[in-house]
Amino acid sequence: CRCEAVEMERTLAMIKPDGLSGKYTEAIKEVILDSGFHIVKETEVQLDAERASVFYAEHSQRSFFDSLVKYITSGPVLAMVLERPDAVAQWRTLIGPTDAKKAKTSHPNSIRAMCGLDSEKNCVHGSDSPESADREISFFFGEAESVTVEHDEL
Ligand code: RTP
Ligand code: MG
Repeated sequence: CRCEAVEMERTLAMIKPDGLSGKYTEAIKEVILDSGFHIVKETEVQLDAERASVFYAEHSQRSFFDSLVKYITSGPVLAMVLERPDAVAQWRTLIGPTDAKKAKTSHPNSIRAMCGLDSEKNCVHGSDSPESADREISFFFGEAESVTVEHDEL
């Protein structure tokens, strides 16, 4: 075959508490799969304030930080590892702008337009770079497994 080598990439997607409680999980997964992503792993977890503060550490000095931590710990989230070529950028495009209210007019087909409410309650998260994706995937799923070296007991 004349197949080109296609470089796969992974990103961390998260359905936030409002997305889960609003019963948007199946609709969001349909968009994910229709857009050529493979869902490699998923886990539903309830974050506490301490874990949430680690996840959003980059925003710790922002005025909205306390409100953000309260929001993201208000119920379980569904974290997913998504894979496809250019996954980080493709997923960010699919979810749309941070402010879901603006998304409804500027990006009506985006996921945030579908299930978000405003600049905070925007129903989904996406890693903003491959480096963030590595950090966020480790946050939810642990470090990538290293090769196990088997050896006989003495
Ligand atoms: P995310 O990290 O969740 O994918 O969203 P993002 O990159 O589009 O936005 P970011 O600037 O990283 O902000 C993280 C989350 O904080 C909440 N936020 N609230 N009240 C506000 O002005 C405000 N600004 C941001 C949102 O939930 C946003 O997704
Ligand atoms: Mg962000």
